[in-house]
Amino acid sequence: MPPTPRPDQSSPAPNGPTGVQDTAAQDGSFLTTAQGLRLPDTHHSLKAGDRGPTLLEDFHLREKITHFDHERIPERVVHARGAAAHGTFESYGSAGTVTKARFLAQKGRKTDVFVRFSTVLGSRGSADTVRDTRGFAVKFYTDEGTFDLVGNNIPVFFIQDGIKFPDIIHAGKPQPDIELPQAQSAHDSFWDFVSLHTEATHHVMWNMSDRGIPRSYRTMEGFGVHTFRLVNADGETRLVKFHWKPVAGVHSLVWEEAQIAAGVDPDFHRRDMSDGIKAGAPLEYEFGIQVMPDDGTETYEGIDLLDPTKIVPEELVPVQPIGKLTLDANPTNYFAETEQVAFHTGHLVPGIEVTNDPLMQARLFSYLDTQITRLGGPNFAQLPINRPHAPVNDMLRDGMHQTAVHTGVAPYRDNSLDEGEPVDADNDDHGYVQTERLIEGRAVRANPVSFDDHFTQPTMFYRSLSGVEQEHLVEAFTFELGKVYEQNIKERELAVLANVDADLCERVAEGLGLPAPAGVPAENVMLSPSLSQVIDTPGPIAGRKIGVVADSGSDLSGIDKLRKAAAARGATVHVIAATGGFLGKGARRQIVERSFLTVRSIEFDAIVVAGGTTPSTDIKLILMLQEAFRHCKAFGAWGDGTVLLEAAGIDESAPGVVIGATAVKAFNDEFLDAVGVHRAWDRASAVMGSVV
Ligand code: HDE
Repeated sequence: MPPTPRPDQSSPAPNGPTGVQDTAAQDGSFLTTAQGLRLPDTHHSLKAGDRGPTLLEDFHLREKITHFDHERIPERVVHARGAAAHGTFESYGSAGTVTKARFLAQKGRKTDVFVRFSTVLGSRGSADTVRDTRGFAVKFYTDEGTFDLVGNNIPVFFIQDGIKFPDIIHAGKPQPDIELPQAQSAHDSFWDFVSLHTEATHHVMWNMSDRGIPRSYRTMEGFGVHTFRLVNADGETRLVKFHWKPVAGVHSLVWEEAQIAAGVDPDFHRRDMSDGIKAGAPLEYEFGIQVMPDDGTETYEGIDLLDPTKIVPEELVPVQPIGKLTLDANPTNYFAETEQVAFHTGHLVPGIEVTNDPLMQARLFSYLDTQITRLGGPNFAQLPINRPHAPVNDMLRDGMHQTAVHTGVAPYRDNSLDEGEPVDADNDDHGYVQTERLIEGRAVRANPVSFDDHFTQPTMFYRSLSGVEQEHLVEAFTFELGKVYEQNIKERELAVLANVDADLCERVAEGLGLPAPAGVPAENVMLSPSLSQVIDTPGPIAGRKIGVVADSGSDLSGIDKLRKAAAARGATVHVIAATGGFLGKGARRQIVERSFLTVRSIEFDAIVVAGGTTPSTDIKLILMLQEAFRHCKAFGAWGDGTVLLEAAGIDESAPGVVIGATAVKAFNDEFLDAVGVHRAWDRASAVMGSVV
């Protein structure tokens, strides 16, 4: 068999949408050592007799164990837990007037992307559904160089100056004496920090709201957080905020679900993403910008654009769509791609520049620095997932894990030995020529006075939410502060809340059994309805999962009809029955995907009972039905499937419960629309009490 050609190591292959496979590492079918020596046996070490000691001579044993001993690399100091997908960004071309960045300016231009979602505080093996901020880091492999937009699902940040970042992270991570709690902000040091640094209040409000427990990555907004400076082909500049708007809408879990999922399925979000992609329902987001004039003030309508604890309400400056992101391919190898991908806020392309936001400035230092420890040296850009798709001709040489075989003798400029190359690129050559900006001032350790307003926008946030969202936020504050041991920390945080909103403070204080202090909340604050995520008209349901309770006597063709109707909207239907195996025979045969023993309500966005199903009193089934009902999920039953609902104590006339005679089109449409509004919140006050 002719040998497979080896890749040319001096010119690394670009990543394809499904990632690159280094064929040199997996060539041929024989088991070999790392040197290509074929091996006859990897199950027995070389011993002095079959009962004797192992011989030092066994180079295969030593190579296998030594490599294994070094399989782990340091996890990310923050955002350690993550999952990623490949996809494509397609530009609408509408940003061409404000930026010369080619991947944005040219209509229809497609750019490969790799996106990593993450939680901030937890270790790599922690649960997906903890209450936390989510990272939303996008690597655009543009033909002008790689652009990384390293954003979050919350548009503001805890701190205004990057010098405090180690402090907030030390406070949020497990306490250093006995290393707990894992991936939780519900502990003394976190609340100690945020109650003392009131600039954190706005971010904390978002964390305690439903935004802190997203339903899925598919239903999460993303934000660039900082203000960026865009430059167009005429050299004109504008200040912008970047937004990712999920096509599937913005939706969250309820707190009880998030807690159950952390135990029952810690991989809840990464499973949802990979299952959705496998089922042909890609994750989709619109990319958008809010554009503000770059008039020298770096403020807009009194909002300091350099302060990363402030948003620009969409009612003041609408988000203009500029392109679409589609994530449609799972990684080939978690370690090679998701773990080794290295984002950096300094990976910029012509037309996109930074501002003086002091948080952004510190990040520009941190991201390059951290990879050197995490990925073991300065050559991480050569790892397949990090290789730019634009041609690279740098003068960086040698170092740990150098995989390129550079040619030439003159890695310096100017030179006359390598024909003068590489040469400088100016604007016309798509060089990154920074826009000149005047920088003057005294060296001071101080913030501008405008950074001192820590409460107006948290007040706007609270008052812009719907009643049920406010209830969730009150519950979250009460839960988290209820886990704090130190009384003075609880009282100090209540004093913070008193400056946000008296109603919020009183309700949390009541839950804690403490008096509510008086504060001075801002008056006449503008409301921003776009901050609420509650909808009343059905949205898309692609990627949603519907559980159908059935047995061998059920109307199996009705399940098929529902499955087809759901598939037409990108959702999937999964049969739940008493035991595993199959229901029925032939064309109507249904695979049972969950038995009563293995099922839990959190796996499904909606539950239906098929007609003809014999009611069961199995406690696991009843628990599943009652939980889903309590969490306000869409419910349905056709025919005598209603008998099981009655047995579980579910009120058929409650909002979001759809009953039909058969699984005909009208029933399926109404039921799937109920899934599309995400939750029947009208049911909330009747069923949820204080458990969510
Ligand atoms: Fe990060 N952050 N960060 N951060 N960040 C990292 O870089 C840091 C900040 C964000 O999926 C680290 O490669 C500093 C804001 C995401 O690989 C590290 C400051 C925002 C990810 C780092 C911030 C983020 C990181 C850890 C304050 C939202 C995950 C590992 C000055 C706009 C990227 C790594 C991925 C990761 C430092 C603040 C988002 C240590 C010093 C604000 C999504 O470099």
